[in-house]
Amino acid sequence: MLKYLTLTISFIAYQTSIVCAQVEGPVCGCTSMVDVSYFDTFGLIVNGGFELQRLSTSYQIDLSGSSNLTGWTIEGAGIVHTGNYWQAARGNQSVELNYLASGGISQQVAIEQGSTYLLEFDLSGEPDIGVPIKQLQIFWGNELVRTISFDTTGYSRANMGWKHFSFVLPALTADTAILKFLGSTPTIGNGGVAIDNVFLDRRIFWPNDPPSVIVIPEASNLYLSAISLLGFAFGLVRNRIAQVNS
Ligand SMILES: [Ca+2]
Repeated sequence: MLKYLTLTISFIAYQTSIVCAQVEGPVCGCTSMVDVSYFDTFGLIVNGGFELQRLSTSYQIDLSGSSNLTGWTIEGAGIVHTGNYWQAARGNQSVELNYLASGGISQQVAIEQGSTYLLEFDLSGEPDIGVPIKQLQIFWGNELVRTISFDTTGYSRANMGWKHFSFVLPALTADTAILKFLGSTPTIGNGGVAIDNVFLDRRIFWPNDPPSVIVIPEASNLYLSAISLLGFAFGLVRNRIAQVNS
């Protein structure tokens, strides 16, 4: 039963991704399905794939206060907006959260008070410089919610070993919140974590669903909607079973 359920979710998600690309392509004026995925699958996040502003060089250093990275505020010592210098998780560009010292990026988003939010992103690290194990801190509403590590051992700029992470962020009593990523290790010198494909949207599953159960590798609004409808249907079935057994 569980295998059948997993396959069903995967199939619907796959179908939904295709529909999303076919429907949104002409609307956003994109020239291909690939371009749609670069610009329109990040939920509430602007430029979650870091593909806006195409780099003319293999990388670009953006210091604190710079407005070069569309949608994002540059934090700390700055970041390296990376193009074909190394393999991106998707598209051509990603961001290294370190330039000479710990740096980061943040973005303010409008949220619904009391709702939980699903955060997803891909993580890697500079494989040639600095300590092999890099660390990333995630802040939500000015609170540190998680520190995670990436070990670059065995990876290269051609094979960055991107890993996908999915978290449920706590509910806040605010209308806006700041999502911030800080490359916390190393604190001094080059060679920090790299991120790509940042996605954030309201979490719309049933309340007692364990956060770690559902990991979505290719997120989109329609994708989440399909999962939500499935969750709603399963919730109805579960409630019906509970009523029958009570
Ligand atoms: Ca990208």
